[in-house]
Amino acid sequence: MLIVAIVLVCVVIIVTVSLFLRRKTVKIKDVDTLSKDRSGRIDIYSQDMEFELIDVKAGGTLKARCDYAHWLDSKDQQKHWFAEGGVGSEWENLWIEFTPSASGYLFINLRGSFYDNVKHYHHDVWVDDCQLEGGALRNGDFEMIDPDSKPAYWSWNGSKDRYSTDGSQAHSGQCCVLIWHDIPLLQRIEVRAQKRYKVSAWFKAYALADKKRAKKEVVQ
Ligand SMILES: [Ca+2]
Repeated sequence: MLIVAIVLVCVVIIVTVSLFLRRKTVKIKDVDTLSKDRSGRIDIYSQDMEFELIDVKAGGTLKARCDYAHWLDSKDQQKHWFAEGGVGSEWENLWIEFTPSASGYLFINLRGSFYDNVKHYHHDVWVDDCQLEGGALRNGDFEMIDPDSKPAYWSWNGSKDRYSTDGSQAHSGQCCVLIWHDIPLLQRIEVRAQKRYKVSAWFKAYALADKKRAKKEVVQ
């Protein structure tokens, strides 16, 4: 009986250690493959879903995808559009152009792509040099810092370490912002009916070489 008990204990220990090592391996693999999942994304939608966006197109240096908000009620789907495309370690440009069906206010929302496992890790991307053709956008290059140490004129709930202001990451100037799907940058602009607008921005994936943040992204 003693021998059987010892064998059973050994088996339990071996299985436990194997499962622990396997869990660690999966985590490391996930961290190393983050860049393949990362996308830059620009959402545009009318305030309070008041008007539709017509003849929407997207493009850029990356392979852009353009779609309407299929997750909304059918009556609102054409009032919210987005463009997205995968990014790597180099800066890539993404743009979306459209015509509002009525005059009013529109939100520009810079974010990363949606994915199901947001509790597991974040698909962080840097963004810089957002531009608007046809209208007025403030602080699109993120060089203006407000008193709260956040990018001025943008609505954003990111932490201070997500706002790079030392020139180490920026596409232009000294500043750019680290975002993901649930920590977007938001700015409201005024648009006029039947006028053509184009929103563009530059994106790149967070550098995987920085394992410190990559590890922080993995929820323990
Ligand atoms: Ca900048």
